Amino acid sequence: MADDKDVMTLPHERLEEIQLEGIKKTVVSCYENIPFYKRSFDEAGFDPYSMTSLDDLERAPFVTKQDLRDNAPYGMLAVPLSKVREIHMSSGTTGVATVGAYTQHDLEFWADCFARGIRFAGCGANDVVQVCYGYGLFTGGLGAHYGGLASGATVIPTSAGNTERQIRILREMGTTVIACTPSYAMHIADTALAMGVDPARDFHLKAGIHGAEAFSDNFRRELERKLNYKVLDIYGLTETMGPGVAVECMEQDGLHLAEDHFYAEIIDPATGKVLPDGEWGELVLTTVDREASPVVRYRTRDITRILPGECPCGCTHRRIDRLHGRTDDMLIIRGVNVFPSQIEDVMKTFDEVSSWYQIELTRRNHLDVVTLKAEVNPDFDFDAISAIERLQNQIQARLKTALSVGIKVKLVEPQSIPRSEGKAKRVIDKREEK
Ligand code: DLL
Repeated sequence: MADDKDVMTLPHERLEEIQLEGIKKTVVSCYENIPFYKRSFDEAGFDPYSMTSLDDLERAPFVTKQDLRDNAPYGMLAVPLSKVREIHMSSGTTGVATVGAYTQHDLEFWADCFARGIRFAGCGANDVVQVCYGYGLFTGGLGAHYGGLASGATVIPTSAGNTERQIRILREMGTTVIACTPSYAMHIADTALAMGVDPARDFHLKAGIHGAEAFSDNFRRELERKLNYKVLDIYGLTETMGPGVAVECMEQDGLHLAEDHFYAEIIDPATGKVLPDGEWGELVLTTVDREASPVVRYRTRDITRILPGECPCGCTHRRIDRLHGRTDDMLIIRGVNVFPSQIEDVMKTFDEVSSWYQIELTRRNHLDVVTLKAEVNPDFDFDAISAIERLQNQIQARLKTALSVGIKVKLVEPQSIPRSEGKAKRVIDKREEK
């Protein structure tokens, strides 16, 4: 294959050839090696030997997280275990996790996909990448680690946690790239400020490669202001690889899919119909050359759209928009669809409130009640009851205008919402308890 620099700027027609070549092999490998796919292709009448164009893939059935779970741990492997070098698992809260396995080839292209983010940021051999995603079964830590190595940078594997030590290392080791969740980056910045360290002045950061959870544009701007660096969004999921499925370039206008390794479709989640570029829907991914854990038409449940048009950065890989959230996260409040990130976007237009919030769902008289708990900034006088009430009412009114639904706002004291070193828990659903 062409070297990486060329891959990023290949004419799109050539990328499509690479995708077709790879996917033809993928569907056959799935059919011949994974009993689940044999059954599901046969049931759907999809002949894996008959693919002549990428459009033919539309005839293949979807695969869901439940299918992967049902066949865990090894039922979805397309190669013998002797070829598997590493295994990761998703943080299944309900018991059975999904399993992602990697051959040597899979590990290499994963590293390369993450490294694209570091290169987009203009970084490489002369940079120091501090990886504060958690290491372990979660794909964030090792994905960023391999990516850092592949980019030629020096990697410091701090993993998540021990925030004061992170801050010392960020200052003393001259870290130029930080890789962690956006909420942990904010926590690091706030903790540094509370310690009397000004990260904008005392750190040496050029870029942050932040992902694993949705964050608003306002959240990004606040991070960039506090840490004096550029934030690039990175997307991925255990079921298809981990971080690096798509990553932003310096234009910060959508995430470039790694189209030489993934084929993306956007579908209407209700009907399963493929939607044209530009329309919002559920992202469906097919791996092009994943050997150990290939997926054909995996329903990610993530909501995005393909951004039409070319990116001025010169990379020819199509872009997905920043993620609004998951179909599972979408709140349906009195019939209106609302994503937590939309609530966050409104909240962040108020200087008096910080980035820490939680959305609590309760049920009263058979109706869902949504309460936004948001922390005020430390310089806000929390004892000034009338000022608090006024601000609550203002936020409520702005939410109502922006989202057309009533959301109760409850301002809380600084540091009262639990901080997270990984993915922040933004929505607390207490509806079953009522
Ligand atoms: O979160 C992989 C990852 C690690 C991505 C580090 C980026 C950085 P999972 O734990 O399997 O894998 O969770 C995957 O997280 O389906 C999305 O709902 C969400 N997610 C991942 N990246 C983003 C992002 C990792 N950039 C699930 N924006 C996905 C919004 C994201 N949501």
